[in-house]
Amino acid sequence: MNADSAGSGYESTLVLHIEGMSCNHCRIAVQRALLQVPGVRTAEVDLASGTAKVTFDPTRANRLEMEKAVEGEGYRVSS
Ligand SMILES: [Cu+2]
Repeated sequence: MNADSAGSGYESTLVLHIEGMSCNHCRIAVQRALLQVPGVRTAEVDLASGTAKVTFDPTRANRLEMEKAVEGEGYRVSS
């Protein structure tokens, strides 16, 4: 492993299926919640399909933390 800690390096992607989003406000609330999880880099939330595509550093973030953030906003994550 090299010592370059510029912030890139490790990156994973996952898709969460989110229940309860009904409008653009919901979409933005979910996106904001995901982006506040440490280690999450990008979150693309799609209202029509009810999904959120997240890229993150797997050494800093995990799915459970993302689910908790989404649920903290009042939405549910289904697997
Ligand atoms: Cu809404």
